[in-house]
Amino acid sequence: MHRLVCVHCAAEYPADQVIYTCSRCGHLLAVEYPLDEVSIDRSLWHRRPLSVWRYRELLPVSGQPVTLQEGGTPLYRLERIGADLGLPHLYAKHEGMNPSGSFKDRGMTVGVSMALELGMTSVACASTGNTSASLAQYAARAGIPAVVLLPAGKVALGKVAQALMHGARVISIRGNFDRALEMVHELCLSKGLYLLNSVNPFRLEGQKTIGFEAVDQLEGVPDRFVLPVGNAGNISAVHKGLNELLALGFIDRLPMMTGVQAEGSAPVARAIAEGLPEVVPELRPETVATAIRIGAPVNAEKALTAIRQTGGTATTVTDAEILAMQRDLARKEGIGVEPASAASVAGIRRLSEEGAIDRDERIVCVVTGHLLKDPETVIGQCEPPIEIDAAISSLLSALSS
Ligand code: AN7
Repeated sequence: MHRLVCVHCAAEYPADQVIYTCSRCGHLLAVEYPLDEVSIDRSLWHRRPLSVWRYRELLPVSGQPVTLQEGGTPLYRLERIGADLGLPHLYAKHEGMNPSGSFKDRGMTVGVSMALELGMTSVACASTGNTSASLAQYAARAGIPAVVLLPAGKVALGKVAQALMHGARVISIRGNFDRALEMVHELCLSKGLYLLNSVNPFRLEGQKTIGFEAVDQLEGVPDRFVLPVGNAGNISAVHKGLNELLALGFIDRLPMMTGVQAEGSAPVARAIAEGLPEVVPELRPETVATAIRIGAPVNAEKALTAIRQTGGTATTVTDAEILAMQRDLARKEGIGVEPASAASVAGIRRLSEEGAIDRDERIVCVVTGHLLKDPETVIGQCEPPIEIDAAISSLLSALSS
């Protein structure tokens, strides 16, 4: 049976205990499977559809999951952007193609399933937007109430619309995400709601399947895995999962884990650049990519380990670089993503311009959320439509001007 293990002091807890941090040292917990005992038939995996649940032997859920058919997202080769950068093996895994339009659904299918297995009757999270949209949707699927805390005025419109329409109690706090997370954590501990931020070890189990799917889609391990970093849960989760494949002998090496942050919100990238043992929180995080507007990433310790142990790196990108790459993905590749998602590919552009990338590398950039999440930022960058009289002559003159 799997159990919960502290990532810092290795204290152990049973997997059916509702606990988010180590009661001995306060650090986060991770799910550990007895990998030397589990027997997994890989050909069985390959007979199942590509999805989170293809990998159920390495997930903590025992019964029927709460599912909306998450995962199985496309892996696109970026031919034109790759050619521009001189990188012939550049790929984007489009997590915006999940049920709520972001990778968070991989975590929520597992997290909300576990909430029910643990007998919890309500769920909660703080969010820069996508987590709240996803939680609202999976709570609705499970038939239980959800409470979400958002930083007032800093969440993209599509995400608020989703959380509201799927019936969550949506509360905007006059403060940033980091404060909202502290508040919801306290609320969950005192009122018994189940916390589904990335401090929840089960949620991250679902997210690790991004790495599993990429390995299956490429029929091998990529050289580099690139992710936008906010709370640093996703990069840690993908690294954890790939480590499990390594321990099982399904892959023979790990990709260089590479994190990308927005310049105004970059504690992980700074810690890597400066060789710090831990991150220094950014007290006033700011970026157009509101999804990753996070100053005190709770999973930073694991992310630093992931990057350092794999010979990876981290970089920052400016808001202008993020928006330029959002346009390039949309116009040169036909891939519509929100700003935070474009950060991963923008980071590769930055690193390749600095000469930090080998042209033969096979690179998977995770693009984490869909274009429609943040319509206001899109409209703000594009020329508005031209309005004309409903006459062919007006149409022809509009098109020729
Ligand atoms: C599109 O929704 O933190 O480094 O509260 O929405 O695992 O935090 C979102 C994060 C990247 C960063 N891309 O992932 C939230 C939230 C998109 C995101 C990230 C987020 P982590």
